[in-house]
This record gives sequence, C-alpha cells and structure tokens, in this order.
Amino acid sequence: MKDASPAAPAPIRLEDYTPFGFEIDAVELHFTLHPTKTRVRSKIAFRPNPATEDRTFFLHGEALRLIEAKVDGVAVAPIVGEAGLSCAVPDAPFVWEAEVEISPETNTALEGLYMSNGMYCTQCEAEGFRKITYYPDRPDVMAPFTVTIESDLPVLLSNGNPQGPGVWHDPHRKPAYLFALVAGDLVAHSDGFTTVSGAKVDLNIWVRPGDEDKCAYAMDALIRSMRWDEEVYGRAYDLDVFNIVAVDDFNMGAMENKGLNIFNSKYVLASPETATDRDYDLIEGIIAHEYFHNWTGNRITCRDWFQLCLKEGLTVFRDQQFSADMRSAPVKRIEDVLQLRARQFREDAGPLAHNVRPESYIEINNFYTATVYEKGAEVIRMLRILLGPDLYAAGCDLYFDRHDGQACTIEDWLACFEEVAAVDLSQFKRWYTQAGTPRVTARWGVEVDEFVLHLSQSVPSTPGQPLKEPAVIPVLLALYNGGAEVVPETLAVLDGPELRLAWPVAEVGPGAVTPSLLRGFSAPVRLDAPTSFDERLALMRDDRDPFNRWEAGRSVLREDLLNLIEGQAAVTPGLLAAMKAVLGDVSLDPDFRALMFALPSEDDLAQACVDAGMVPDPTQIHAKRQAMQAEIGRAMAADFADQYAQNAPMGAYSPDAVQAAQRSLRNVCLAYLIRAEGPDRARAQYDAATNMTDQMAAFTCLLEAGDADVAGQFEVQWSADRLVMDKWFMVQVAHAAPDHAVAVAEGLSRHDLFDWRNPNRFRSLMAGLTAGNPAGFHDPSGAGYRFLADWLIKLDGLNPQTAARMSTAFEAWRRYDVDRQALMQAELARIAGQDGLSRDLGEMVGRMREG
Ligand code: B3K
Ligand code: ZN
Repeated sequence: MKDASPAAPAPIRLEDYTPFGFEIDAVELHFTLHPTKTRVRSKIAFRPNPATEDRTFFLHGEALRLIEAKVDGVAVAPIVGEAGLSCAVPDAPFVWEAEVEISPETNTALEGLYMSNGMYCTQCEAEGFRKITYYPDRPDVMAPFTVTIESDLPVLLSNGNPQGPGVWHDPHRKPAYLFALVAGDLVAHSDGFTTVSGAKVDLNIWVRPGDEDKCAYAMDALIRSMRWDEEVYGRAYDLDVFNIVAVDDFNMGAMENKGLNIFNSKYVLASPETATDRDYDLIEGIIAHEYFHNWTGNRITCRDWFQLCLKEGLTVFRDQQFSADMRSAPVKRIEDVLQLRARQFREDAGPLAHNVRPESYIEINNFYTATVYEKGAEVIRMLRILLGPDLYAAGCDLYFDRHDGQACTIEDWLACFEEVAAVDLSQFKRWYTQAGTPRVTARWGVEVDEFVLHLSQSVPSTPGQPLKEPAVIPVLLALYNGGAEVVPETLAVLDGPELRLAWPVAEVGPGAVTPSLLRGFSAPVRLDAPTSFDERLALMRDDRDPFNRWEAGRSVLREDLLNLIEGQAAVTPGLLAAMKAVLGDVSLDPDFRALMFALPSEDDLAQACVDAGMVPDPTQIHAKRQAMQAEIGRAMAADFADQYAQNAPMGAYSPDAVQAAQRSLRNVCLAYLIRAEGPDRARAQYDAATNMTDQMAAFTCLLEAGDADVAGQFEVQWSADRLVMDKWFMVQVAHAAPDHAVAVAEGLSRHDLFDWRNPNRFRSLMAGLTAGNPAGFHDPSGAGYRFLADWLIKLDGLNPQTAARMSTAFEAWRRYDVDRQALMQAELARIAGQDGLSRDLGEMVGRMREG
C-alpha cells in the first residue's frame, strides 16, 4: 500500500482502494525478547479472499532482518524490499511462517516494538506492526491472535485473555494496528467489574513500582466508563481481563489496543499533590475514550485509513457525552468548543485544511488531526441533533448489530441512519467530503407584520477545493425580546444557500427582537450576526442557553479587545458592569463563571484581527490583553477578593467537579487580583498549597509577576517527578515576558532534565513557546521560528511523528505581516532542504509551503 522510501513519497488515494487478496484464519506470534536482538516468529493461516481475484501476496515489513520464511512448511526465498516482501503462494489455503530479528532498544521513533525505561512496549497504529514482523498491515485484514512472550521480565502482557505465563489468546478478530505487547517490571493497581450480563472482568492498571498509589482515579474513571457504555449505548465489555499500562515515552495520549490499552503515563498517574484538576479531567476523558473504542474502533474498525473519523469522530463524540454526564454539561460543551476553535478552525483556515475524510495522504500519522477527531465528533453531534436522540440511538444499534466484526466505511455508518430514519443523508455527507469552516450569515428585521430571520451560508475555498456546495447546517435558535424568551428553542435546518424564517410580530412582540443563534454551538460554523454590543450584553444576562450566554460574553470581550488594539482607551464600562454581575451571580456554576472570565486567547485574537481585516501584531495583542486583564482586575478587585474568599477550600482535596469548579474560579480571581494587588496573595497561596492545582496557579502568577525565586523552589521540590517537571518546563516559557521567551526556552533546552527524546518533555518546552507564548514565538527577530526549526530538524532524525506534529506551529503563517511570513517560510524552506527528511515532516512542511 505504501512506499517506504522517504526520498520518493507517493500519495495514497482513497479512490485506489482494493481489498487484500487473502483472508486470515489465525495468527500465532512468538516473541523472544532482547533489547537489540528480539526474535519474532509468526505463523499465519491464509486463504484466498473470495471478494477479489487479485492474488498478489505482498506483506508489509520495515527495518526487519528476515531469518527465514516458509510456505506450508517449505522454505521460500521471498523478494524483500524496503517496504515489505512479496512471494509466490498457492491460490488455496496455506500457512506462512517467518522469523525476523528486530532491535527495540534502538527504536527511537516509538512506533512498533520499543523500549521505555527498561520496559518493552508497542505502538502499532497506524502502521507500526510492519516494524514487528511481515504482515498485511492494513485495517481491513482482521484475525484472531495467539501470542507467546519469552522473557525474564516478570510481567508479560498481550491482547485478549491469559492462557498461561506469557501466553495470550485474543478470540476477537482484529487488525494488526490493535496488536500490543508489554513486558516489564511492573506492578498492578487492580479492581474488578461485573458486566450487565454477569460476566466478571479483572481490571489492572500496570505501572512502574512506586506509582501504584497514583492509579485510583484512572481506575474509577474506567469503571464509570464501562457502566456508562452499557447504560447509554448498550455496549458491554467482551474479555475476561482489561489491562492498562502506563508508559513514559509515548508519542500520543493513549492507544486502544484490544484488551491492553497503552497510555502515556501523563493520562493515568494522578495524585492531588502532582496532578491538577485539568489533569484529572483529561485522565477521565481519555480513559473513557480508549475504553469506548472497544466497540467503536475495535469490534467495528475502519476499512482503510481514510475512514479514520469513523472510529475517532464517533469515539470523541461518545467521550464528550460521557464527560458531560459526569460533570457540568454546559461547561464541557464550552471547553470542547474552545478546543475546536483553537485547533480545528485554525487548521481549516490554513494550508493544512483537509476533509473529515481525507482523500489522499503521504503519511497517515499526519492525519490524526483536530479535523478528523474534533470536527468528526461535531458531525456526529449534528446527526444526533437532526435526527433526534431516539433515531440516533436506533441508528447506532443497527450499526453495532450489522457491522460487528467488520472493517467499515463512512457510507456503511450513514446507511444505518438513512435506514432507521428513512432519510437521504447524501447532502449531509458533504461534512465528510468538504474541508473548510462554513460561514453562516444572519440578518433580521420586521417585514410588514412579520419578524423575519434570513440565514445564508458559504464555505470558503481550501487547498485543492476551490468550489463548495451548501452544507446541511442545524441551527438551534430562540428569540428574545426585552429579556423574555418570546420564541422557545427551535431547530432550523439551513441546507441551501439561504433560508427565510418568519414569525408574526404579534407573536414576538413589538420592539427589538434579538435572536439567540446556534445554541449549544449546534454546528461547527463561523457565525456572522449583526447583534449589537448591548444586545450581546443582554444575552449574556438573559439567554437561557448557557452556551450562548457564555458566547455572548466571549464575543463582547473579543470585540472590546479588538477595539483596544485599535486604540480605544479603556474597557467599555457596560462590559465591566456585566462581568461584575456574572462574578457575583452565585446561581451560576463557579466553573461557568471562571470560563466567562477567561479572556480570548492571543491566538484567537490573532484570527479575530484577520477576520476584521487587520494584520495581527502578536506583541500588541499580548500587551492589550494584559492591559485588559489588569484593568478588569483593578476595577473589580473587591469582587475578586470576595470570591477568592468565598471559594476557599473546605475539607480534604477531591478532584470532583464541585470542588474543581471552586478552585477554578478562585484561581481565576487570583490571576486578576495580582494585577491589582501585587504578588503577595499568590506567594501566600504558593507557600500554603497542598495540591498541584493551587500550586500551579500560584506558580504561574508568580512567574508573571517576575518572582526570581519561585522557579528554583519548584524545581527543588519536584525535580524527581517527571510529569510535574514537564509542567515546570512548559509554564516558564509560556509565562516569560515575550521578549525573553526564546532566551528562556533556549536556556531550558540546555537544562540537564531536558530529555528531548521524551515526547512529553519535548512538547512541553516547544509548545510552551509556540502555543503558550505566541508573542514570544512570533518575536519580530524570527528567533522563535529558528529555535523551533532547529529542534524539529534535530528531532526528525529520531522521532519523525512528534517532529511532524510540532511543525503545525507554522500552519497559520499567512495571517501575519510580510516580514514574519518571510521568516516563517525561510524556516520551512530550511527544513525542507534537509537531507534524509522523514516522510512525516516532509509532507507537513511541503503542504505548509504550498498552501
Ligand atoms: N487511536 C490512537 C491514536 C493513534 C495515533 C497514531 N499516530 C488513540 C486514540 O485516538 O484513541
Ligand atoms: Zn481515539
């Protein structure tokens, strides 16, 4: 399927899909583990695939030393190339056997079988299995696996159920990307679960000795996820054991291997002293996400990698629903939309824009994106809004019944909903086949005796897709008049270029009617509505939809910030009054109030400048945002002090939503208060803190206030804790003064603990600059761009996947002034010119240079 040579990467295309010529009845794997000379013996029972005549026998394989190969017990001499081997085989059932040697210790790409702190572990999605043995490494080839592991290490794990020491059998047919193996000196935090049908499941979270007291929250989240999937989606677990392993060196968050999830330790280990509330929140969400993949991804998988959103978009939507049920649903929705806009809208507006279902790729790992994941989830959310919860549930049930055990497409998924709802979803499918964020324009007014709302849509051009067709856009809306909801929430479907909606004036009343549009963010679009500043202040107070209430506040803050950037002298008094009312409104969830006070990010403001026809100046954006924070802090100091006191901790720390919300609001107050009062309160909080949430909040305040000692104190306290030190690296760069940020990052990159081979550590430092300190990254000298490019070039030789991912910091280059554009393009050109550039980074840089 894929050309392995980095020198000549050829795109893979959806339209070229053909099935593999053989099916597999059984796979037996035998591992003899050794750091540099691991032997892998495979025995695979193939038979011709009746769905195709093509009997080409090509097995993927990369960086393998073939020792021997046999067909039906007879030695053969296959033709071996860089990407795999081919061999003459019978047009009848046969058994393939091979032995290969691999070197996990020198596998720095962390793909295939590799080592992390003396432990063996695997990462096979998307195409890592081919670095373990020769195999048809494609998701539509599914098989039951039996695995034997020989090693002196005490804990030997693989997929499925244990059959004896080091022997595992997975009865569920699965693609190779879900294979996993772990061997190490590990200890388990164990529990159990009884499924709805009474089956007992052993649950284990395996960690390095010493970390076992940091697993309780992950285990609790797992048990709640298992129950929730039974109750909400009717999906039960299907093996005797469910294992999770935490590993320190991991390219991503976690991996849903059947029965043996492997996690970045950041998303498993938590104690009040070392993890923030945000960390707990992420652990809960990611544990749930990987668990939910057991049905949406594992039992029903993807036919090919173009269908990635089939499992990822759906599973993200499911984990979002779970978190909404566990915590505050409005807060969860706001947080998800903040992420969507920050990452996916940004992606959709730049050179890396692509369909939720892409149609071609060079390196599939480059398409594990916000568009596939987060926009993919929004598409499922829209489907549920359009059909309603009952038909959505019926469609899911049909999908699970009809396709269990299969490798499927988006067409298979949509057909289930077309069938249960008797609807035609061919236009809706454009959400999968058109890139770009649609823009919805709303205009309204009284026409004779009707209040008329006109909605129209357009989708901007994206690379390779100049022309777009209208999307199906569900718009949840209500109408307000004088603070009253005169038309309750209703669903309008904008499925053509325009839509006219009308209500009798007699119904909506005389005077100014204000629509509350796109409630709950019912579609992933940009909205252009002529709602005045004062109308939005009123919605901020009156809207019954909590999302739109927040959205109204957000948009007035953004508008005021843009006006400050353009020379307005001070924050608008009406805005300050509205903010004051929100802060003191104890009927509102503290977390919601905290979110109302989170100013739009500098990246958000840069995009807002572009939308307003201005060229963003990151230095100016930073300065004005800081100034607004200081002005609000001074204007409302007494209110913040009051809330700071009212939300003081009571009792022992718990990561539950109620306590976390209080800490969140209290720490927002602290961040404003230091602008009015100076750093003493933050210093007192830092010195008294007994949990990482409060310590980290005070730490960042003290960094911003220029405290010369706090970074050293933090380091002395936490230098032995890898996950806490990741935070230390990140926040020092993120909260440095922009004109020093690159120097701080450079200094930290020379620190003894800057282990750049560890993806978490590398990301902490780099993202601290690129995402955490945009004004520093975009320093007019270009030093930030050079710093990043130097490190990407260095990392690419070792870990192309992580290098490629971090390169997206350059994706918004077109937003900026010509000098910055030229500086960024020069760095992209310098990267592109490197000898031996990986397919991963090469593809990303190529797309960013062209787009
Ligand atoms: N499926 C994995 C991601 C694999 C990424 C490969 N580059 C985790 C997840 O989405 O659940
Ligand atoms: Zn996933």
